[in-house]
Amino acid sequence: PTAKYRSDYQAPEFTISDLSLEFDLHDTATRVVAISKVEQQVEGATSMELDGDALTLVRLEINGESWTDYAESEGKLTVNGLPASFEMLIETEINPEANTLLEGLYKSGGAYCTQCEAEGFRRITYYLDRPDVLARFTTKVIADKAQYPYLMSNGNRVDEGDLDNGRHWVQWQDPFPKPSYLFALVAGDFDVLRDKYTTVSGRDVALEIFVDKGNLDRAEYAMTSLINSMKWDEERFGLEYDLDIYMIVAVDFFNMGAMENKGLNVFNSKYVLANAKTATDTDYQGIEAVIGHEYFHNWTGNRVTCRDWFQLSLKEGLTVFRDQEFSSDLGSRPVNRINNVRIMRGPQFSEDRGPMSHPIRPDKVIEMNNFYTLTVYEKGSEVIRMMHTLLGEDKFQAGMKLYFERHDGTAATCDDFVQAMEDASGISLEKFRRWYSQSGTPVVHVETEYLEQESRYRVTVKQHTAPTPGQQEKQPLHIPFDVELYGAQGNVIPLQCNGPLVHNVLDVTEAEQEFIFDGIEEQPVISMLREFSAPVILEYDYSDAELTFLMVHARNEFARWDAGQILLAKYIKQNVIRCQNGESFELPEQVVDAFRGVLLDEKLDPAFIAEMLTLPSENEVAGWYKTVDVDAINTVMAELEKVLAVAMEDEFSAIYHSLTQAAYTIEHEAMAKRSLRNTCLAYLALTEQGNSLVAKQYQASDNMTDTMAAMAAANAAELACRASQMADFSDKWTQDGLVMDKWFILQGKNPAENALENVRETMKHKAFDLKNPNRTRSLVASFCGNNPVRFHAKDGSGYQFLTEILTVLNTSNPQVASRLIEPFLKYRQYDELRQSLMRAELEKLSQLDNLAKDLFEKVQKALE
Ligand code: BAL
Ligand code: ZN
Repeated sequence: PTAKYRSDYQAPEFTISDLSLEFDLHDTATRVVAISKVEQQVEGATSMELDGDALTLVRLEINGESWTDYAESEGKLTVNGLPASFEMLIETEINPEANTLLEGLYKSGGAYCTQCEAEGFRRITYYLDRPDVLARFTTKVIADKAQYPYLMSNGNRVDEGDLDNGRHWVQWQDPFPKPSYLFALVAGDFDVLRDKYTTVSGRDVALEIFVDKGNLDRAEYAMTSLINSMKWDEERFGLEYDLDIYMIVAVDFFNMGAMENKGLNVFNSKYVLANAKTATDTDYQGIEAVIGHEYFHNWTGNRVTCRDWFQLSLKEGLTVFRDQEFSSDLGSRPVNRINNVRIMRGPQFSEDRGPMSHPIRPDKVIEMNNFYTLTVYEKGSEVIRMMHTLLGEDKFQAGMKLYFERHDGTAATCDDFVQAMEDASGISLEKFRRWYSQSGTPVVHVETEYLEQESRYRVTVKQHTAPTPGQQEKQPLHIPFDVELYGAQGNVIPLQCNGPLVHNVLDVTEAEQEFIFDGIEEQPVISMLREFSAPVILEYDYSDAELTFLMVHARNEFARWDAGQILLAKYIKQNVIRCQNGESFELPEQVVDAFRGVLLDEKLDPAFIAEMLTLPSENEVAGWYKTVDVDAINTVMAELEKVLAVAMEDEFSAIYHSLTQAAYTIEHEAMAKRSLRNTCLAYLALTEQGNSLVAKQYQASDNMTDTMAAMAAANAAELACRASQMADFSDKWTQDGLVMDKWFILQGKNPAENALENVRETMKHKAFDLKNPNRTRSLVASFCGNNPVRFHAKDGSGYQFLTEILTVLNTSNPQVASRLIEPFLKYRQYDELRQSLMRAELEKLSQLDNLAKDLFEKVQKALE
């Protein structure tokens, strides 16, 4: 496999203005006729290289004449002797039933569906399958009427009819030019939930959500979320929907979360289907976020798309930022921020440390699917958020407006976006642009000094980014550094430099900078990187007293949470050393008291209290170390949880019982209470009353949130009631794969010593199917990624298991395989024994016949 480089970008020599598609759908032999109107863009160009994969070419015509001047090679069709302007007809045959890759046209259950991003359209027909070729699509879909009563594609339905042989057809027309990756087709038999939305300018939009038959009662929250998204985008961003219809189809076999195809989103059913009996509060929140995300893409992604795939963060970082803001405006801003930051500090920082470390705008790609990463998405969103912080809402929105004025209907670059922000605001983003090209996580080291005699306070900020693979040299970045100072009574001390008040967001742009604040009459406590104002690691030597002070007095809830996290981190690190030295676990009384204080603070949102009491994951803790001691971390985290549980048992118990709810609702307040109540349950599971309490909650529960909380607590604490709960749940839900995923996740995370044996046994379960990405991720990824002690067993059994799975998926679905391989990529962070065991597995994989380029790229980088 060969790499592509961002620097090699060349505009296309031909473009396609209109594309007419006709699909004659058959399971093993679907015929696709594609008629393109083509225009030469570079004078003298006579050959056109079209992309194609797994296609049988049936017919090629240019301007109505059969054309023989072409060559077919691996992944390409080169058509020669072309005029400057012409119509090209290509007929191909494809086999949707054999398509286990779930890219291009495939069958999910009984329905046909498509996934074309990034490069799936070339598995449908030969085409200029690149995002900077934008065409108006007309699509005719023909299929058996009884089996496939619904035939859908992008845009508006313009015609339909019946054929003699029991087949029927529908024609769709999309008036907005789009790249091929936004094409979609769905054919099947569904239940439909219908509604309508009247846009701010008074246009009616038909809303349709298609779900498997019998699932209509699980589509309502998705519809509510869609309507909320449409309204929010009008109110916050001034953006209105542009077609007469918006369709969402839920399918069970899907590699990603969902796909923003113009007017016809295809969704992983996980992000559509929910009712109280089948979905947890977290599932509901996920649905709201993903429905919003795909809807917001209509402007940030579809109306303005990416010039090339290196620019992916142009649409993804921006759209993640928008969906995060949507969730924060509708729900709890602090809780959303905390959860986003957990993802950054855990898996994104981990990606930055690994062999696949890349900037949010990568420079080199072998398989594009490998770059739908936390870096491009989540860090990409943090980069947009930093611009928002630097510009403020009004100037940021002015930048958005200018961006659309300049680029609507075109394919743009990340630079275009930053330029619009800069031009609209008048704020220089010159150094800021480095965030797009530099990989790795910067470390910001801070020292402070109170100059009592002068009533001044000095803050020295140093930034450093360690070298990452392929990028040895690093430059200082423009870091918006949000600080606040507090007096001993919790009063906010205004920030002034040489007299005038200064903004609390400091512009850190140099390797080392000093900020001196005057008029400081007492030793202050500093709160820094408030709201996680930049995706960096903060180093500062806080005392326990300062941290417990900030946990109570910081004005901003995020900062309180962060102080709690820093305090926990100090004692986790100390205890890991103690554990390695064979010493017992120790936690000072005042640390417990600080958390007790939070738990008992009735003024706080219960959902926020739950976050305060949630410990960092073992994976996040692992990220603090150059060499990870999985066993010590596991022991310390278990001890910490247990010590907190026993010390605060009375308070946990009192709050648990006080938060009993009459009826299940999905209002924020009710969710918040459940969140705290179930956090209490997880701690109480570790006390003597654990088994009876958890068993009782499972028995009494009338909703999936409380059921899963009980099961998760039983699983984590290895309670006696676990076995019967697992058996009961499996009996009840075997027919429902989506619900069974929750059960598979618990099997994967099972802390028992024979966890791997259980996982292997679980793979024989009726509901398990390695071909279904959701099932595979639930069981295999949760074991390999979220059960560190068992996966990293010193006998190498966990590693062998992952290689077995990867070997199968390498052929059937390399995109899923490429996600699952992640734990192996971090092998250098482990001790010598584990390193050599994992390296041996990577070498085994590198020897596979037909190693897919998805895996090839990662294995090669890891072994380099
Ligand atoms: N574009 C792929 C799925 C998503 O990010 O919305
Ligand atoms: Zn997206």
